[in-house]
Amino acid sequence: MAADRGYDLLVDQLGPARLDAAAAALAKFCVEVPSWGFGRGGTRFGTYRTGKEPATVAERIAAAGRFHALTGHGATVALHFPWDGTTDADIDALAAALAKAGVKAGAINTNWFSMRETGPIDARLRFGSLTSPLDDLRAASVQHAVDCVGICRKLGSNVLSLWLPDGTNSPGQMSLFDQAERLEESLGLIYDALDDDDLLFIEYKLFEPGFYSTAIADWGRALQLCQTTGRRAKVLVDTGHHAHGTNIEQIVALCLRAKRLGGFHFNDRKYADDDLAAGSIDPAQLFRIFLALVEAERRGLGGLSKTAFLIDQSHCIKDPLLELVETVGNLEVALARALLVDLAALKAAQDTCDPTAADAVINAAWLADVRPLLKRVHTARNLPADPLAAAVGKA
Ligand code: PSV
Ligand code: MN
Repeated sequence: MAADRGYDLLVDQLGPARLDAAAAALAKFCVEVPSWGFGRGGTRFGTYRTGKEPATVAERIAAAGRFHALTGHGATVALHFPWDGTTDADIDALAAALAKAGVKAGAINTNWFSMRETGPIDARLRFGSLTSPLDDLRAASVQHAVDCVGICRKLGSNVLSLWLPDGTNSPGQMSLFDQAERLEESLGLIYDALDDDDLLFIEYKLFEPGFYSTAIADWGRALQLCQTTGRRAKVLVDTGHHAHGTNIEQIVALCLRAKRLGGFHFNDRKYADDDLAAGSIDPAQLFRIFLALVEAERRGLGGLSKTAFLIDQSHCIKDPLLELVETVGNLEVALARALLVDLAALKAAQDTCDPTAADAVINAAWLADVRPLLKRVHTARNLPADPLAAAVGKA
């Protein structure tokens, strides 16, 4: 192999054993992507399609196949319903498109915010789905999730992922007690439809712009719902769904200790919501989250091996496929740096109350240029050494 001064420098700085261990863990790291993410995202005011981005479900799945070939990520694709289909024929077509693209179905997501052409899920949906005071609408919303469990069976997925768009718009609109009670009842009915080895992910989100009260606003409520719903219900942490300043890595550690961390939706944001590319605004936060996961793995809590990693971000400006390739690169950098932290030295510094030494241990990895390591990991997997350069045709 040609001389690799960047890699040699890393070996000098951090030692060969740590680099080998990091390479082994990185080779197993696989991030799921949502099919909708390959299409053009929009703002609340408009979607500026260029005509070049995939427009149909089949085209988006084909793009997911190209993404998988370039990066090794996206072996599974998260699907959302009704966005990705409404009929049995749609599901069959989806199965065929996934097989053709060489990828599999990942988490099946309920889009409860979509009205339907027929049936009770009409404009009254503005009063909520699982928390609706209207019995027929609430039952139809539960049924949508049960139908999604059926889609799990057809497409070979064992993850049902729930994000609830429910919340109220004014203080008098709904009793907070009724809101909580209806939600718990509805979730119980959905859980009953799952198979024994299925997982139920419950995602929280602080707010939507028009909300006075959000039905699942934070990780405390999500964790409580998991505990009341059943053993296989787990919290899904979407990084963009917190109040500014929230210590997300602490939430991660606490959910892992409670054995209730299901997975992540990675994205970033500057002001609100969850639309920017993961690691594009606050890469240090991403690193700290991965450090919590690496420590949890070391403690036998399955931080890396039992957690689902997904991207959930919108691509309004850049080419969606390119931005997804860029994003998994950001995630790999964060994980690589976290894996290179000398956890034994960190613990020794922590236990002797030496925060200066402890932070120096962390910074030795945080400041490392891990790109030569990632290139090796990619090449060993027969992937382009620099997937983004390959994607833009410059490799
Ligand atoms: C809601 O903001 C969310 O994060 C949920 O995960 C949805 O499934 C996804 O975005 C797409 O709307
Ligand atoms: Mn999300």
